[in-house]
Amino acid sequence: MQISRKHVVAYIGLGSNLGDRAQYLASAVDRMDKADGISVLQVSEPVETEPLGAAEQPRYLNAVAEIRTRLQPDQLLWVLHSIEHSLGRVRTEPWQPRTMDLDVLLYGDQVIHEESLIVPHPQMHLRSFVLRGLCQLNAQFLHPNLGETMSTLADRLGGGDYFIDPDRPQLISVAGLIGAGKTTLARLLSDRFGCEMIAEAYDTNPYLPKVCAGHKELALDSQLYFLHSRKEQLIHDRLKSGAIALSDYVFEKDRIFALRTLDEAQYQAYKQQAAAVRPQVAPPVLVLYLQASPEQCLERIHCRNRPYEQGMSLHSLEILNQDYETLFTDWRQCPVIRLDTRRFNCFDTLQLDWLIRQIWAYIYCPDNEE
Ligand code: A4P
Ligand code: MG
Repeated sequence: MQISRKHVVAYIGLGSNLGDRAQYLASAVDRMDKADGISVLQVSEPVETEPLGAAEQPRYLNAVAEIRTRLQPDQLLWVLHSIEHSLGRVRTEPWQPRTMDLDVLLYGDQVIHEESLIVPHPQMHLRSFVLRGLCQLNAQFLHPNLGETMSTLADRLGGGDYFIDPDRPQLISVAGLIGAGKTTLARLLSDRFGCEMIAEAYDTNPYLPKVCAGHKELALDSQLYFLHSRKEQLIHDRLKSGAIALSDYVFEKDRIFALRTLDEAQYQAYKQQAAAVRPQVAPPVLVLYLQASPEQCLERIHCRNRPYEQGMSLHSLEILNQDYETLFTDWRQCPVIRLDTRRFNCFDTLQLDWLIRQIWAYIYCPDNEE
């Protein structure tokens, strides 16, 4: 084996879900360190994780190792495979239970796209168990394709683990306060992706004018109208699996508004219907959360002059803003890319290109198939 003199720092993902998992992890680290051309610099704390993408499997123990290596990427992969083999790994179908799996997550800042090796690992940015490990070792390391730090990529997942599923509708939802610029961004993106744009029907609700005029007894009818029209737009059967679609809202905003506009009895009635509707709605594969200050949104609301928004006060926007923050702090449906509208301008072509590059990493596209 021809070994180069130049050292590269690489990161290896370790996973085991058969047998004495901790012992397999320790042995794999030891064997990597003893291999010619590799020294192990540090290893993250092992974490126990639910099997991702395959039900009915034992839980995994995962960790990340930082190594220094003089091996070329293909040589490194060969050594990792021989260590897996020496630890009893039997390769059958992909994603089957294993005593030891060793993935090349990162190899310096190199981008490799070969049949037997893709680096950075194509799903690493979707896995908190990988990113948390990487954050322990080198949180500021930049992902070579995305240009973002491990710490930023980890924040997008909120602790969740995800995978790209071609069988789901590739629904990307833009979320944020009224006036944050959701529809504008969603339209720009749907033009660029050449995909369907699902725009919220904000001006067809027959109850809304009366509710705004003070008829609180119609608030439930109004909210249920929104609930069902949102369901019709986002229902599973209407969206095609594998196809990209852009919506200018997240379905959960319905509950946020219900909570703030209905009285207790109305809200209980609403909750029952919402619970029946929820399973019919396709969850997004990615959320783009536009963060804008309530003051900024109030200014835009006054400028665009949609009649039913004019009653919004700064205080009500502050409360809604808090509701959105809470929603996305606890969010576990999909990754969330936060866009601070003080810095992010969707009319700037370079910034929009940056966002589109980020989005491609989180959704299914036939070219990305390994
Ligand atoms: N290959 C391509 N790129 C790489 C890379 N960067 N590192 C090729 C390693 N191998 C790479 O891998 C299949 C082929 O991918 C190899 O022949 C190699 O040439 P494999 O190890 O034989 O099969 P696999 O591990 O089942 O597939 P893959 O695609 O590596 O899947 P992952 O990413 O390893 O995911 N849930 C939890 N909680 N924890 C886990 O660690 N892992 C998986 C498998 C599924 N669910 C999990 C976990
Ligand atoms: Mg693997």
